[in-house]
Amino acid sequence: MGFFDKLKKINIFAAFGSELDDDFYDELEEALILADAGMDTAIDMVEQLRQRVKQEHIKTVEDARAAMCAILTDLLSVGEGKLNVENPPAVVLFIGVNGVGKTTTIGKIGHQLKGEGKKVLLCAADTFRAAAADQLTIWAERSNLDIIKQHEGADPAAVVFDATSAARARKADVVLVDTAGRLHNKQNLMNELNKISRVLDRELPGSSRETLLVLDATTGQNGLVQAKQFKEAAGITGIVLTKLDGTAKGGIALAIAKELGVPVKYAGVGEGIDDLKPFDPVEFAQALI
Ligand SMILES: Nc1nc2c(ncn2[C@@H]2O[C@H](COP(=O)(O)OP(=O)(O)O)[C@@H](O)[C@H]2O)c(=O)[nH]1
Ligand SMILES: [Mg+2]
Repeated sequence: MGFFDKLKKINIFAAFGSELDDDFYDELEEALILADAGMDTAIDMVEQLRQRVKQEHIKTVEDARAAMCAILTDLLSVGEGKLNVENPPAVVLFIGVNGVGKTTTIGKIGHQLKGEGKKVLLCAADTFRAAAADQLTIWAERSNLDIIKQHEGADPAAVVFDATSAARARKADVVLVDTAGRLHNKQNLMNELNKISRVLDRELPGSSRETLLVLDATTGQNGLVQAKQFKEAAGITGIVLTKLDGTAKGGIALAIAKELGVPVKYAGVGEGIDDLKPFDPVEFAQALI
């Protein structure tokens, strides 16, 4: 079974006849919009397909499907898809609104990185609720990872500071930082992230750094609106798209790639520790159609 078998298909071609006529393109566009690709992205991709069909003298729906697959793959291949943890102690910040799956994703990625032989440190900088640190602690215990935390209400940047000292002292390879999911005030969020950034610049100047925005794929176009706000407030280097196992329509990945120009780096398809995978544009495009 493939990793994306749980993914709801766009099913672009199933219902159509064998003619590559205007009806075909109209229905394709509609299928893409229904699959959460977004209007602009859908129109753009259908136009690309029309051009390819013309240029490559494509005659059959089956060949059009292959061309469409290539178009989707191209679109999804924005930026560097691999997590940059080259210069230790590398720091990965996880941001996003409540409930999208930040803490769960950290647990899963921590487990994977440890499996690759890396020394991983978790940092509980979501100090907004005591339960947040407790939840991260459970994930740390599951994979036997070190965790740095403070009391509820502590300054997140202070927890990050502690984590940088611990990372140096314990020679950690990667620090995964859990943050609070508040976005009701963009200025607030920006201030908090800037403060964390300054601590990292000062304490770990040579370290690799990533800021991953975690997005719940089931929120569709709303997720995209969130993503745009976060992109403005914080320099996002990648996206984690979670809950692709549920009612989510994978087309949202297309809209993200097109409208944000930020690579999806991981995909989540469940609540289990192994239900996360580095995002592969080719595999995802094939699974979608
Ligand atoms: N089905 C499914 N559930 C997920 C996935 N990722 C996270 N969740 C669930 O989403 C809920 C919120 O996750 P959590 O990590 O606490 O979100 P946070 O508030 O962003 O830290 C939990 O019940 C998780 O088990 C996923 O890929 N698929
Ligand atoms: Mg959390």
